[in-house]
Amino acid sequence: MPNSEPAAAEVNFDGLPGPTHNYSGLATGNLASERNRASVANPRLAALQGLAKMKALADRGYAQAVLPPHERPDVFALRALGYRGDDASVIASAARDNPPLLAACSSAAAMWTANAATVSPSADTADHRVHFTPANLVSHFHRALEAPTTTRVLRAIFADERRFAVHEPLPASPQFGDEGAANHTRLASDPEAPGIELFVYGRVGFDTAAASPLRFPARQTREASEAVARRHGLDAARTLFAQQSPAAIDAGVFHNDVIAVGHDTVLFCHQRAFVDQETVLARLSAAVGDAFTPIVVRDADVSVERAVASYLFNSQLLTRAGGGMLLVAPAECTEDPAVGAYLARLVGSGGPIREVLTFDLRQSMRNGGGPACLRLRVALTLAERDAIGANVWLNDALHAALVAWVEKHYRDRLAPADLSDPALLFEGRRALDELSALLRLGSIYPFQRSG
Ligand code: SUG
Repeated sequence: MPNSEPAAAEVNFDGLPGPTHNYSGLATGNLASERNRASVANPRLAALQGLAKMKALADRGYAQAVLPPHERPDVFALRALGYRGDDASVIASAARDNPPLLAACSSAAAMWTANAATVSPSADTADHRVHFTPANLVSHFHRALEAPTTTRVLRAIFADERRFAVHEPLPASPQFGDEGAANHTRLASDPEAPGIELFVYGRVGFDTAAASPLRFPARQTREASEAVARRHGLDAARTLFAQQSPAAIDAGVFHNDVIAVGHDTVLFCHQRAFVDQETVLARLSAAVGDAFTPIVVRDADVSVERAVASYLFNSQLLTRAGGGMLLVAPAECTEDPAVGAYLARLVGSGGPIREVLTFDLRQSMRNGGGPACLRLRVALTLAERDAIGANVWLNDALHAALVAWVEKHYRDRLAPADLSDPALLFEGRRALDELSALLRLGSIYPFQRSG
């Protein structure tokens, strides 16, 4: 590593969309997923769009890594639900009895790694290890299936227990609904110093009378966020909890990262993101200090509805080598006249955000996954980076190998009806066997461990 690199920096671990990427409309409260139900997906293009974002950011000098897709369809889940026979028979029976169940077991939703885990860097934790709590994702069955494989993948990559602690997911119960880093933001002016961790929850798990949305589910509970903070050994004085606005959830803000993104000392959010927003911002200001810079977007600039449709806040904020910050946004943002005009004003305002870079991530966007959903931020010291033995760093060689791997194994067309084809399972297993070897992850998949 060059000497000029800081001793600690954020690494983005992007999820690679898997071979069964499709539109089954599985996610309630996620307007894009509901709207695109039953349309035809292109899994190959989804993976290539994700890889293009990773490559462009790696080329700009950002530390970029990759997390692998999960095995789908999850025939092990179907067997646990009573289906019997060989794999092809299990799939055929589920397709006949209950197509939505087969669709849930076939989802490629693990690509949205902002929901893989909540991560606290070693600068923030009592034992000075990096702590990970894989999200239980109990709000949706298709997502809850991810937790065991995510735990194994994180343990394979962050294997050095002197430096990393990968916890078990929280208890799989509605009172502890946990959706990971999508509802967690860390603010810190110095990447090596302790930061402020902001946990955003949608409802109180043990108080059903507390304010909650009327139309859509609030996925994250306060109790889950508090348990993650306790496990990670965070300092209470530097840990904040805030409630997401129930009205925003009802407008399609199913995770906080659909309405806010924070980085360094900047919090970029809509005026309708949090309950009692002025108090939340005042507490953040007191905790972060004078450098805290909220950039609050008003209704008059961009309505919540437009923010949800364009995914303006599902952007990545990255520090630029030349000063200021880069906003990595979905292409939909510059196509919406109001959002595009707002971004032009923002960049010209003399504030910290100096540049906007957009990506075509439409395959993922149609399921409600923008640039920020596709990545898990892990702030690591150089020694922690060096402790990773897996081949997950997205350099030119790995990028080329992954593009070739996608082109060899992925279909370019997948409709929900195609999920009944057992060949999809065998194609996927061949692909993932190659991938886990390429990434040096060992046997992380159930089919590799059941033999
Ligand atoms: O959980 N979509 C995901 C999108 C997750 C986005 N992540 C963040 N905001 N961090 C979800 O709603 C749709 C899958 C389908 O319908 O097949 C889905 O699960």
